[in-house]
Amino acid sequence: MTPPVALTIAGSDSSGGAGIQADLKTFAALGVFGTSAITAVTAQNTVGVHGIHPVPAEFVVAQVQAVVDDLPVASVKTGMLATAETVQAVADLAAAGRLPRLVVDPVMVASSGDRLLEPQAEQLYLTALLPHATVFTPNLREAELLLGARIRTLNEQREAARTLGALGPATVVVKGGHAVTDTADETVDVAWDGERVYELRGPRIDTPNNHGTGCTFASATAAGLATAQGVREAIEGAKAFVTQAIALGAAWRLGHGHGPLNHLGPAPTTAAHDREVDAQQCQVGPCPVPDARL
Ligand code: PXL
Repeated sequence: MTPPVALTIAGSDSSGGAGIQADLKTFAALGVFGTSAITAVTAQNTVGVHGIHPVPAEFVVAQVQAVVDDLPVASVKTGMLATAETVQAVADLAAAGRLPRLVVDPVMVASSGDRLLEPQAEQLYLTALLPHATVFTPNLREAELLLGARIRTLNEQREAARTLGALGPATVVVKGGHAVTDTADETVDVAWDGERVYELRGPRIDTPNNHGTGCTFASATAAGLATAQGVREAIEGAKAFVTQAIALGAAWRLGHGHGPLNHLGPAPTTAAHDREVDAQQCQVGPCPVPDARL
């Protein structure tokens, strides 16, 4: 059967864990054919971002148009948009009806703390892009930046979802990966659909490997929407997928900072293969385990 098609408009993460690379793996894992428009090329690894090379906004638009003029795109996800010009250009495409079932992940800061969006573009998310979103997926830090207020409790997280919801998106999910005070051993994402608040709860998994979690949640939501699921079903499926991908990659030792998730499930590796990967790591930095050097 021909697969449904989704489009990601996002940045490239050279370390393979976040951005376009996470989105395409997520689409593939969920049976959706992935297409992409690249907004910026980043030089980064699991520790930090070394450089950002934005793609000119008009060439982001050219990529989107090439895809949507030809392929039956059923849903779209935006991630790192990098510049105010690109945020505005993507909003214009959405206003022209070219970006169906739009999931907007307002990527501003990487898990390493590096900025991924020009500060002057932050408020444009609210005024230009948010009104066109089917689902808007800020994490707690991004919701705080957008609202100019601290979010410390689950109740404040619910209030933030409602306030952002009043700005136009059909559904807002304020993700709780960074715990508020009363949800320490769970991750609680709070959704507001214009009428009611509901929560998506998952276990908090003890691992440093959380690079690309937000991208994966948003692209899994877009994959759900591409397969004709309703919004609630899509975001509940995305929460389950991201929790599984974190669990399956929790023991991976890739890189020296925040490692990636396992989007594609168990691979046919052996203990000998694991030792070899650890030994390769020792050649490019500190050894992940003391006896790894072969
Ligand atoms: O997870 C946010 C994100 C999105 N897009 C790109 C990234 C990151 C985080 O590092 O690199 C390209």
